[in-house]
Amino acid sequence: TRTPVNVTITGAAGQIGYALLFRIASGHLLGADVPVNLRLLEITPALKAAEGVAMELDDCAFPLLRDITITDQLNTAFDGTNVALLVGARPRTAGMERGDLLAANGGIFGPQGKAINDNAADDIKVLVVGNPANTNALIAQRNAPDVPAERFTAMTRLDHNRAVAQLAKKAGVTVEDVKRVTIWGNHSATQYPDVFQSVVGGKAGFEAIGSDQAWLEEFFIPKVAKRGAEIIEVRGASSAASAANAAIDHVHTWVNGTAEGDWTSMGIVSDGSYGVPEGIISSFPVTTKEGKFEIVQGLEISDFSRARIDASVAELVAERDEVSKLGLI
Ligand code: NAX
Repeated sequence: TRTPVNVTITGAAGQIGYALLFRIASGHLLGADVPVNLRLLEITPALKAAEGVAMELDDCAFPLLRDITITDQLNTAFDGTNVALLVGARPRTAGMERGDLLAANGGIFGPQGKAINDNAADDIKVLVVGNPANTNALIAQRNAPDVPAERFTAMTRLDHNRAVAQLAKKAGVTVEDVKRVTIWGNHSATQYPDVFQSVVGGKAGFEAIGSDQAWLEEFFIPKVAKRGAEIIEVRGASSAASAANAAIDHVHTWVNGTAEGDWTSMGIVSDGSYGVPEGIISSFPVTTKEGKFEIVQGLEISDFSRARIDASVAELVAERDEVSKLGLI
């Protein structure tokens, strides 16, 4: 039998945690033959709620679930961790400026990065879900100098999946027929969902949507970028099951690889590709194979795309400069 993989989830008692844990324990994250130990990190007041979730996990009698640890201690939570899903974050509250938000999250993701650096397994893979995800990932990464930078990633897979679904609807094809979609930049309203490289129903994506530039600019791009706000308005709560699903997809693709001829979107440390300044965590088109990823190179970027990528990247640079000024990186 295989050795269990240690998976740490922060914010485990939250709503994404609730949608995520049962799928991890049932084998959707790493595979139907990979046993898992779960490490649930929560803040002290939420430990009791995490206990309740662990009771329900027990009650599922999942064959792959070996062990559950519940803790508010960083070193315990990340001890020997192979996969860390950093979900818990400080949300923006009324009157909070961007600087306040970044500072509050720096107080969470800095120490978590350090604890990962000091305690995690050599093959650690980190996915940051908690917002502002890209910059939180940057803070964690910079506080883990002994861990290769590429092991820290931020989630734009939900945006990617949202883009795929909207394109499939518009073109009247199934989601399986939508390939090579890219989310560029920040997981925020400035993100750029790019259809120009995509293949939809076997055709160039733009052609498949009837070369409808107005739909692209006035419907598709804002729809994907602002979907989170739309879910809050309609559902009365923020995306949870779809966010958990995207986190599962992100890690599963990272570990198991992208399909031939397709790619995915991941927030990763930039190597300077496509003019994105080196070192910031930005979303790119990536292929994955055997636990490693590569940025898809050589794509032709139109002026239309360039302006949108640049705008989102400028926001990431501003966030980086701000956390740098605050001494968080
Ligand atoms: P909830 O408020 O339901 O849960 C967050 C949990 O994190 C709470 O149980 C809280 O006690 C815990 N927590 C807070 N600080 C912590 C710390 N320092 N250590 C450990 N746990 C801590 O939020 P939920 O709906 O689950 O969302 C979690 C995060 O995901 C938010 O930051 C949210 O903005 C972000 N999202 C990111 C998305 C993405 O695509 N990257 C999409 C979905 C989601 O909005």
